[in-house]
Amino acid sequence: MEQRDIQLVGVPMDSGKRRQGCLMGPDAYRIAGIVGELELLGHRVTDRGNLAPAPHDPDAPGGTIFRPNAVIGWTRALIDAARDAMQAGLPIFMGGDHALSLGSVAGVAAQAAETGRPQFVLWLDAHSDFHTPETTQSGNLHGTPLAYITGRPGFDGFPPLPCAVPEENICIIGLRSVDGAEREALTASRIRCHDMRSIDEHGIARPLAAFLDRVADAGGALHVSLDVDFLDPGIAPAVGTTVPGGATFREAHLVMEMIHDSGLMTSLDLVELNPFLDERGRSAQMMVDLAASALGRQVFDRPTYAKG
Ligand code: 4U7
Ligand code: MN
Ligand code: MN
Ligand code: MN
Repeated sequence: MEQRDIQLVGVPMDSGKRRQGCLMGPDAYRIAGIVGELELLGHRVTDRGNLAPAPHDPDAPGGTIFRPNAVIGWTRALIDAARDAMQAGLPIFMGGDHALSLGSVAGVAAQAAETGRPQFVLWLDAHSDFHTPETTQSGNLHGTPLAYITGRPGFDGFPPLPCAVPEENICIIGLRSVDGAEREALTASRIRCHDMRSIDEHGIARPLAAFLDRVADAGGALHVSLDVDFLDPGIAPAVGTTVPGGATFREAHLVMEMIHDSGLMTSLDLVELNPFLDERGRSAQMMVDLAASALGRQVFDRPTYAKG
């Protein structure tokens, strides 16, 4: 199996939404043993520690958008950190809420462009995160990263996007909560969407295999963004925005195992874990196990299976 240089980037970001707790995410992943699990698979693992936001104007209380300046500061810091980590290996961004992906994806896409590779993005999420600051009803910027990275307007004050990700290079799997304005914009876009209804009907492997084939044919770089709420709340309760009817244990692991077999993944986000809402660390553990599956752990490697 290919040995990778894995670069762990802690992103204790909590400004993408009102409910607090995601800032404990990076430490929860460390305590769940992410370094050792990836080393067991033969990878070299460097923990680059936790990132801090770039200096930014203070956020006034109130306002329709929650903490825009903090998110701008994080986005600025993340674009630089992502480019840097990409040069050293395969970054795993340990969130933090999903607003971190404004910066992580913008940064990795800029780096891919420099090496002449088209950037692809696999978005594993109950939500489409395709609001702009103009369409969001909640004012929570963790609902906007796909709009920013595709270059939709309305992100005044945010760092200029170094390199937009083409809509046709994005695939969302797991959808079951999409707001009206998002639905309209998605329908008009070239983003590929697979909601839970179609997963129920046709399975999760087919649409994923088709997407991975397209990435391979294009010689693309693949960023995977894994939101905890992609998973069914029964197996991963530690998230503020639970939606029933999510991916099962095996559906989620199969996605990760197929990603590993493809050899295409170049960067990964683990986002939205709120350890304050967890039950004895099981959601943190699940996310670490999924990361390990994406990096080569096989079903028969799992100690729980071996014990029978
Ligand atoms: B997440 C929501 F209204 N669409 O805009 C919004 F349903 O990163 C949810 O996927 C956004 O967890 C969820 O606030 C963002 C809501
Ligand atoms: Mn979500
Ligand atoms: Mn999300
Ligand atoms: Mn969420």
